[in-house]
Amino acid sequence: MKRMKSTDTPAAEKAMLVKLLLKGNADACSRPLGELTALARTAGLEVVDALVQRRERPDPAHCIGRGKAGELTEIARALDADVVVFDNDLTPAQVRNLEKTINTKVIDRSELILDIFATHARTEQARVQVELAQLEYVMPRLRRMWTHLSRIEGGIGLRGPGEKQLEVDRRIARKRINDLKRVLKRNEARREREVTSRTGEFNVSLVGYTNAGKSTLMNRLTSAGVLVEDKLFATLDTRTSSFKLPGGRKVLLSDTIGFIRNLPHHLVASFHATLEEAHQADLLLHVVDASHADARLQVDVVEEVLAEIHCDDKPRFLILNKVDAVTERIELQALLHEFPDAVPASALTGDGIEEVKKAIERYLDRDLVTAEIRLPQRAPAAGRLRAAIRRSGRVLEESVTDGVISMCVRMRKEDLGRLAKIPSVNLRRL
Ligand SMILES: Nc1nc2c(ncn2[C@@H]2O[C@H](COP(=O)(O)OP(=O)(O)OP(=O)(O)O)[C@@H](O)[C@H]2O)c(=O)[nH]1
Ligand SMILES: [Mg+2]
Repeated sequence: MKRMKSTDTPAAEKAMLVKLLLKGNADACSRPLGELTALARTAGLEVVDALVQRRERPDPAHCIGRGKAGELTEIARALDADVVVFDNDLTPAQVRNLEKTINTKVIDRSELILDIFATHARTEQARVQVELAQLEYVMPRLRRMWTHLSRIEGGIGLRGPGEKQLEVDRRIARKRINDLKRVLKRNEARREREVTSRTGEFNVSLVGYTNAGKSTLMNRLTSAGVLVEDKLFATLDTRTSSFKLPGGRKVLLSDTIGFIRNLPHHLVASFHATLEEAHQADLLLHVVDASHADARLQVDVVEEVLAEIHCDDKPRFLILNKVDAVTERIELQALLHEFPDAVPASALTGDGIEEVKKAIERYLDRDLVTAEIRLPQRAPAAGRLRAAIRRSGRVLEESVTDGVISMCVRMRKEDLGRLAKIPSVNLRRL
């Protein structure tokens, strides 16, 4: 039974954290369990102890070594832990074996993140995305659904929109997965229409590691009033709001879901529509928590995720946020040295925000020009040219009349100059 406080609200589940560090693959994090601790706390767990083991490779049966599993059992029992959370991804068999050995619920980092997503999902779209990810995650694990651990009911790893579905059999789960995919597809089509309706505007997307301060910056720049929390994954939906640059031009700014190291793959897949926002942006503002000991590592992770979602060719610059909280000036200097275009700022105090706006303005004022490009459909390599134009510029309008493709684009002068040299291309500056 769960412990209850006198107020009848369930007491926080007690969690033990475990991490297997692979030898030769030294974890670059300053604190190997720092992020898992933050994730566990975000999920409402009370962290009672942590265990780290170094090994050549994971044990196929228990991830950690057999001896360590025994030690873990003792500690978990002594501390009355309700759940053991592994930083490493576990196979369904490893979870089964560990639960049998420790006689306590065992979850891995992916499951923990899924749980956080589940409790933070607010809109229908986010709920559907999370439920889908949860179902896809539990499908191969349905067999183990705590049948041998009758004292474990609900709680971490089982909450949220997917909860209802977790006890049903695979057939029903599969049907539910298909239904959810259909809903997502429908919503995606709608979202695409919405995003398309914004072409012609200048779209800027905030991206960055979770908890970097994206939503705070969004609120600072616009009057969107989005939720800000000292929690990981406070934002699971995209919100778009506009603001004006000092020169008077309007910018559409979108807040997006934060990234994290080893984002579970099914989450990347089901949050595709949300990440699509970044895809459609003309410019990305990569928000970094410059006061975080692992700021540099987090920049790398965000760059990796951007590559994974095919956004690595997007123009972007760094906002070194939370400068008010930076204690090691030298770290900030190092980041500025490495990223000379980065803008130091504090979304919290407002410091440097004018600089952020000016940086966006400078980007807009680069040598972008608007032109109409006409290209006969039957011209040599017309298809390839059309694709190249789409890549190098922003297509504001496109139509085909009487076999002639007409594209209204904004692109750099030099790219336009290159196109002007192609005989079949007809150009007119607007
Ligand atoms: N000291 C300081 N704290 C900040 C600053 N910007 C944001 N924060 C705090 O950092 C925490 C996370 O801020 P959010 O704006 O929710 O971060 P986010 O990047 O949107 O996070 P997710 O949506 O969870 O990915 C909150 O507690 C903010 O108050 C800043 O410039 N300085
Ligand atoms: Mg946010």
